[in-house]
Amino acid sequence: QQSRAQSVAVLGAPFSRGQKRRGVEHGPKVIRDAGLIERLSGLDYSVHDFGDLSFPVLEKDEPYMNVKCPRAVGAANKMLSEAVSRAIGAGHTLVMLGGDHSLAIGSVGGHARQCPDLCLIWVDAHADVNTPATSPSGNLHGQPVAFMLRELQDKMPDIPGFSWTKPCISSCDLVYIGLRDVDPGEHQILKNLGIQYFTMRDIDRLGIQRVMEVTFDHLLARKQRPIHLSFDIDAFDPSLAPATGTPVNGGLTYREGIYITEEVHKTGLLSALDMVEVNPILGAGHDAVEATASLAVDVIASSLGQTKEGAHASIDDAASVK
Ligand code: HAR
Ligand code: MN
Ligand code: MN
Ligand code: MN
Repeated sequence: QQSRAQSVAVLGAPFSRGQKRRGVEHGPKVIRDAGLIERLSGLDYSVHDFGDLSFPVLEKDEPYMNVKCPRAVGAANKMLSEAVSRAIGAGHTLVMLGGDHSLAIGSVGGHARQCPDLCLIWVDAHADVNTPATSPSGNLHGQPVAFMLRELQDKMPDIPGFSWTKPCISSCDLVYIGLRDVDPGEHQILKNLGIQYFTMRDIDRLGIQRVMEVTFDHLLARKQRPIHLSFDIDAFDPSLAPATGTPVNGGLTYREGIYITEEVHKTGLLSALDMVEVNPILGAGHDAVEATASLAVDVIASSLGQTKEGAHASIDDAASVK
């Protein structure tokens, strides 16, 4: 049995330029307001809240090809990658609160600088693996994985703001869970590179338990290594997570989503977690926003070991109550 890390670093990344709907920059605030720090402190961790990064505002940021806000996204991710690298280097398990999913460029990149052998579990309705050439929107939150994959580097142009990035994973280091809105160019990339992915239909057919078994078999069978869990709240069904920019029907149930995080916790290998795309300006009112933010807290807490039957140190502890 692996022992869990002793300390968790929480880092807010209030950033929204990777897509066009403002509001997702308030994600860190609503997730904190939903009681994140208290919940984590109630587990066995010492919690270090590093606050929110403050990103530069750029006056002039013309599109490059069809890529929107390249310099702002590049600069924010550079800053994020340095902060993530520092926190993980200091021995913390990192929790990054977004912000839109373009932030995974910096989060995974900074994590990989400390842990070059990490593997990546991407829970999302979307594959976020468009290149600038395949992207239908030009939004960088639909492209972060393309920056990371070694196999796609010859497809990546020199985008202003991104000269600092280096690819950090290979296609065999990545598993997707929850996909149900994949663009044609993305589908071709997934197939060509032989990336392991589970669509919602796969979850229907196999069940989430089998999906997690195959996921860990794919990523961890050869060796145990650090896990980066990048969790887009839109992986959940919009009935559970309405306050998000690109909801897609037919998503994860509450138990499916939490089962994923419980299984990740059980490996003892979680090293960094992104919680992204919570947008409190969207969603039909206060209750919808609170439900979404509280779901985000549940995802984070269960990734770090909170169980509904109660956290306990060992079977012996439980037995001693009898
Ligand atoms: N695939 C579309 C694009 O690239 C939409 C991506 C959307 N959204 C996210 N990311 N929320 O997971 O533009
Ligand atoms: Mn995403
Ligand atoms: Mn998504
Ligand atoms: Mn436990």
